[in-house]
Amino acid sequence: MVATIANGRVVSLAGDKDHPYTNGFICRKMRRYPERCYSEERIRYPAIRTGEKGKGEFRRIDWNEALGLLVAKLSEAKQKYGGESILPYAYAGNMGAVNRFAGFPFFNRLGTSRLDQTICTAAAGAGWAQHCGDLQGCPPENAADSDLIVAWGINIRVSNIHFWQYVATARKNGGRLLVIDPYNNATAQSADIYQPVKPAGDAALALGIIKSMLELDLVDLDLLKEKSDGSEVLIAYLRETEWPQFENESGVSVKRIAELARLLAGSAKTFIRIGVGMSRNSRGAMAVRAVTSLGASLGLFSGGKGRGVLFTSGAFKGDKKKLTYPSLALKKTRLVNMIQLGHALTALEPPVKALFVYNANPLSANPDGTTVRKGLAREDLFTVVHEQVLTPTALYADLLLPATTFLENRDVYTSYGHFFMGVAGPVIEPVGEAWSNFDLFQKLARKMGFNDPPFLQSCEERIEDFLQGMEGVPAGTDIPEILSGKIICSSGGCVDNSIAMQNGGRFHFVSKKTDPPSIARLSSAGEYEDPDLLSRFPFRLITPPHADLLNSTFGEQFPDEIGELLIHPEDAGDYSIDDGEEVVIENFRGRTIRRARLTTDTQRGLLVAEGIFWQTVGEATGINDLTSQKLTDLGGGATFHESLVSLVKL
Ligand SMILES: Nc1nc2c(c(=O)[nH]1)N[C@H]1C(S)=C(S)[C@@H](COP(=O)(O)OP(=O)(O)OC[C@H]3O[C@@H](n4cnc5c(=O)[nH]c(N)nc54)[C@H](O)[C@@H]3O)O[C@H]1N2
Ligand SMILES: Nc1nc2c(c(=O)[nH]1)N[C@H]1C(S)=C(S)[C@@H](COP(=O)(O)OP(=O)(O)OC[C@H]3O[C@@H](n4cnc5c(=O)[nH]c(N)nc54)[C@H](O)[C@@H]3O)O[C@H]1N2
Ligand SMILES: [Mo]
Repeated sequence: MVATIANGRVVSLAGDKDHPYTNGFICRKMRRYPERCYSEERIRYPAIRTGEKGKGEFRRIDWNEALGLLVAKLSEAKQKYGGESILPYAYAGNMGAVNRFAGFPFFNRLGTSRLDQTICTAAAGAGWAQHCGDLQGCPPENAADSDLIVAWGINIRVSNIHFWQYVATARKNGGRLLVIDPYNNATAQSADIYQPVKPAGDAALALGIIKSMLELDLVDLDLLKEKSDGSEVLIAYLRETEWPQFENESGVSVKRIAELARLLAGSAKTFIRIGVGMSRNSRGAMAVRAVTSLGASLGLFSGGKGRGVLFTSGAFKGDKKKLTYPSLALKKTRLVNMIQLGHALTALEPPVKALFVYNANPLSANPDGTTVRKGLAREDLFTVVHEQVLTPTALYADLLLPATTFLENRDVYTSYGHFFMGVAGPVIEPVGEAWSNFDLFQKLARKMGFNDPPFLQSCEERIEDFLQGMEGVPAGTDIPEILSGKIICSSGGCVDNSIAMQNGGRFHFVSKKTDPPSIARLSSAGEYEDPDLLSRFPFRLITPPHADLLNSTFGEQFPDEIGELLIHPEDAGDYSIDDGEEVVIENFRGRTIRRARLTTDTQRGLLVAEGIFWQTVGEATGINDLTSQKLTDLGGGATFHESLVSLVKL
């Protein structure tokens, strides 16, 4: 990104024309970052709570007092209840490698509970790892040469806008875009073919397509033998499993599945872009396993122009220990899955007594917000929130600390879905008394009396150390060049996986990991299949991103917005709900209010809530009040797209 500065202030933010991936373009929500940077909502000074928890009444203090209070409170919790009574909670507010993990060395040294950061790609990543081994995702650029791009569980036009340029190029040359999604999202609306699927029905659909390809003799069995192993196990399973199961679970007829099989196998150059959307349910990792198995059955991992499978790229692999320093811990403390924060704050024994939130807004973005809120309201919980703006979580802070934006601190940004990396910022002085995550934890560590070498590093030193020996950095690249801002393209971005294959990399249809089931197969669903819940909460709810929000970030720009709920007109008719009317959605976890939008873009029985609006006006709840702490089949991920709910007219 390029920031334009006037009189020490950022006046605009744009894409970098010299960046090969963004080509000068950034999305509209990020263009509004300068607004957030200087907004009224910006937290400028440390402050302590003066009112009731959640009311957001604070009194300004200085950093010295704040650090003193932190040392006192954390030491007290540790002494009285043990280090594990302290829980850090952080995710991806700042996506720089150093700032993202900045608290880890400190909390390791202090001996607190550890956080398992599973909220985003854990399930899909675990699914990918089952069969793909060393095989990498294909660089997105290769999609530009495809005849058929499949956007599967991803809303490219909203959540991965930079991929669209390759779709556009491919289509200009006669290629087509197929979107597979439970609702007719913005990408599907611009696609050549939209294929609806039942939520959590992807494994059934992908496996059904392979079964159909086998029946139609469209699988190159010799190629499979050469490039992969274990295909015979999957083939035997698919041949013996009856068709109705695939149809029922995917919601796609056998006839339509055969058409999709012909379409995919008939295209010489197919590129499958896998989104995390398909992984946010009880069999989400299985969905990714099935779709990668389909990719392998089509020979897409051996590559070639326009052919490939992409999930995240994993393009640069640095040694995470150089950021987190687990070696500073005296013993392995308990690991808390972040998805179960609600449980951790209300039921975990021994209890959490101090919560340190940075780089995250769990009250809005974490599942089961109802229980998270209950936990945050506990009088005996000391909550620290290091934030840029007064988020719903920050309203519950006992101690509020001001954080920099990426415009105010330096970091190294690796890739998510592409193959570039770079070091950036700062371009302005910190606003108010904001500190970066890195500065906060370095200063806090020293105030605590920790003098271990990681706490004496500067940010530049930590970045440099992390870059040393990083996998994916092309041979001969000068580290100082990266530090001074050069954009690096990964050497691992091999279009055809030939390097991995030369090194014995193959697609394993039978997973080498120990957990059964060893092949991608039909598996049981979670909440969506529970007859007891279905009889009381008849609607399925999915909660994908909104174009104007980044997870819950930018919520402050929409203070009055409660967000829409897409309802099929016939469902709305059953409840006499009109377009634009406010409706309550509720289940046994909680409730929230959204504005009805009647549209056939969604299926009957399926409600879609795009965006985690803050909903601070009126009833202070959010969409995650309805989602579950239940974990995915692998990876311990979140089941954000798997809630049963009922609709109530207000
Ligand atoms: N229902 C539902 N929930 C979801 C999702 C979904 O699809 N549906 N998506 C999930 C996904 S994919 C993810 S990744 C998670 C993300 O969950 P979070 O990481 O909690 O992401 P955000 O909601 O964007 O909140 C990040 C916060 O960090 C703050 N921040 C930004 N930079 C910094 C910094 O440098 N320092 C500090 N201290 N703070 C900073 C921002 O102001 C913001 O409030 O949300 C998940 N939640
Ligand atoms: N504008 C915007 N962009 C974002 C974000 C944002 O909040 N706003 N968040 C960023 C982050 S942190 C992430 S991780 C990515 C996530 O971006 P994506 O990979 O796109 O994942 P999701 O947004 O969870 O869902 C994408 C699509 O999956 C669909 N889906 C839900 N359930 C199923 C299912 O069972 N099967 C199938 N086939 N599809 C299903 C949803 O309807 C949605 O259209 O986006 C990033 N980009
Ligand atoms: Mo994410």
